[in-house]
Amino acid sequence: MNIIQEFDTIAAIATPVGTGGVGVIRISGSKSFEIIDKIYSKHNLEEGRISHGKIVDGEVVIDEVLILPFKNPKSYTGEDVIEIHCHGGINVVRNILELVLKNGARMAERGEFTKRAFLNKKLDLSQAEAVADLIHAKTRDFAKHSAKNLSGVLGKKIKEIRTDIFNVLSKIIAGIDFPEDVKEPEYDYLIEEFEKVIDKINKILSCANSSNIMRQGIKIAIVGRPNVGKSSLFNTLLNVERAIVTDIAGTTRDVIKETLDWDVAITLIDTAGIRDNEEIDKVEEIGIEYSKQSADEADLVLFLYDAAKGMTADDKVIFDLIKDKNHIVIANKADLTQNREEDVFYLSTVTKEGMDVLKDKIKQTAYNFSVEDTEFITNNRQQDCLEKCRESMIQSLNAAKIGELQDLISIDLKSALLYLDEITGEVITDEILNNIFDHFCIGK
Ligand SMILES: Nc1nc2c(ncn2[C@@H]2O[C@H](COP(=O)(O)OP(=O)(O)OP(=O)(O)O)[C@@H](O)[C@H]2O)c(=O)[nH]1
Ligand SMILES: [Mg+2]
Repeated sequence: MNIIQEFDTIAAIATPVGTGGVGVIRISGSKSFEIIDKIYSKHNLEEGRISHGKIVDGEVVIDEVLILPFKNPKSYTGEDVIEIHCHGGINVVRNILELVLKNGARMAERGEFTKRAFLNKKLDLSQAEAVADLIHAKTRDFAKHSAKNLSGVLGKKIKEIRTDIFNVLSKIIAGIDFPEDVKEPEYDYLIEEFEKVIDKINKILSCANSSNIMRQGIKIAIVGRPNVGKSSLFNTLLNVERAIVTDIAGTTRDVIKETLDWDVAITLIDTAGIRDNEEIDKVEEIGIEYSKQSADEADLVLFLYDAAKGMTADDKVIFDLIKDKNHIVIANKADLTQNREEDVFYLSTVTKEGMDVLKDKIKQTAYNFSVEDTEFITNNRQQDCLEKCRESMIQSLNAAKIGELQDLISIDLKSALLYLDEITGEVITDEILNNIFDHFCIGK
């Protein structure tokens, strides 16, 4: 049964702030129709029928709009919802929102529309989280996977595991409560069922690493002495002149990050050239400290030196900092020298020599980090719940193997069920709930 909870009426701008073709203001709650009635040129809106008219503040026309009315429970939030599609100028959208607020709605909080959809049982929690993933997806691949969760793939799998555990638990409890009529289940049967459940959990968790990579992407830092061409390479890989390039050593003084979508999300990081002499001032010193940190946190380091000068003692000092990390050593400015030593990877950001090979090398490393066929994507919260559930199941399994009292086994099974229920949101605390929806944007 769907229990629709009563809330106040909320409103927000649902489209990005800025100038665009269309702006959307969304209103949700029991007063939605009453509010639109006060500010719209037409009345008696029909559910599911688009209406064309004017938003008015008394005599003043604010904009010509399309209205999409949805009646509870057939809406995104499960409540009465009105969507106002107006012209996309930032001030038009704001004026309409202000009018809606003046007439009885309250400004929505982050993720409040989706939170209501969850509380009204339009979505389970794993689907609600998929909404946030979809909005924030850095790559098209991740967006596609999030869309799968939105349609409930993870939720379904969790429910399947829940049913497996629940069925065994019911048999155990029946045996305990009605010992005269129901025989307690055989231990071999319990062991078999528990192993099956643990296998299913393992399968979902085996995708955790690649989902984390898909979610966060891999970090690639470009590191080396000043003036070796780090920012030039950064710009070439991004295909835009993002970082300032000059022939002055010490041009880049801060860490610059940009995202690339090469199927895997890549965060490319340009750093300040590392050097140690008296010329450096406080700003550069801090920049260099950041460079070292970035190199430390990176999944892959592109280490650059000047091909014309060869690898100097100063280069080696920096190389020693990163040599234990996943790295590619690059002799840049290859156009300035005829030298072509074996085992040296020559690159030129000017002539683009070696650039395709470098891109392939980067992609190869990136793919090695992610597994192609990721069936399930999960976030840290879900992984944490699954790990705890697995822990309880392993305890149940060990107990079954030594023929422990089934009454005791049932306690671990019950806690395993609770962890699964946390994933879909059947049992959830306000704190967890607020934490999840805080990651949304206003209007979603
Ligand atoms: N000939 C040649 N010049 C290059 C190449 N790559 C970069 N340069 C030049 O080298 C100079 C320094 O380039 P940057 O990209 O600013 O070097 P950087 O490593 O970012 O330097 P810092 O930010 O000071 O650490 C600029 O004048 C670039 O035009 C290359 O492949 N060949
Ligand atoms: Mg630079």
